[in-house]
Amino acid sequence: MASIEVIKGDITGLAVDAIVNAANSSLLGGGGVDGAIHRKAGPDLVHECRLLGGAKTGEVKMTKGYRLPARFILHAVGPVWQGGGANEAELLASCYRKALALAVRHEIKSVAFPAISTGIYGYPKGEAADVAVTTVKAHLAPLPQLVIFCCFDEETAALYRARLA
Ligand code: AR6
Repeated sequence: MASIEVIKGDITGLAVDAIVNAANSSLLGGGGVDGAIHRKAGPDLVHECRLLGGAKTGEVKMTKGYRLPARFILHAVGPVWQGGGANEAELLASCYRKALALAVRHEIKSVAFPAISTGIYGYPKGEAADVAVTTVKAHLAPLPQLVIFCCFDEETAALYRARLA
């Protein structure tokens, strides 16, 4: 069974098989963690992303990691928070499910997730942590062996730790 860890820090520095990006449907970069990933991966990343043709909300597409220590990037398009009545929880859960399914298909042994949708997209942090932890626990399989929730701030890390305790 996989183990789950919570760490506080910058996901672009993690030497795991794959990191997950909180992307937008263009898959061509943006602010927040997406901007940090594109800056560190370098310009070859956006060239590969242009070939992907974008992604719908709740979908995940994979690229190489280029100059990142991670070998792959799983680009997940989280939902914009609209108050909770627009299927946001299911769309957010879909990001976690589909990222894990891609990880299994590509024999990815370690994967790190940021707190998708909780920055620019405005998803309440506690509710997003509920979805993240519940969905990852429900889909725990032999691969990936290690799932990391990489939280940028201590408040988010505490929310995850409380839900995993
Ligand atoms: N490492 C880990 N987590 C980070 C990092 C980092 N380097 N930087 C930010 N976070 P956000 P969203 C956290 O806004 O809400 C972009 O423009 C951040 O504190 O990056 O899904 C995209 O192109 C927060 O907890 O993503 C989309 O247009 C979490 O990552 C839009 O923003 C997600 O915040 C997506 O918005």
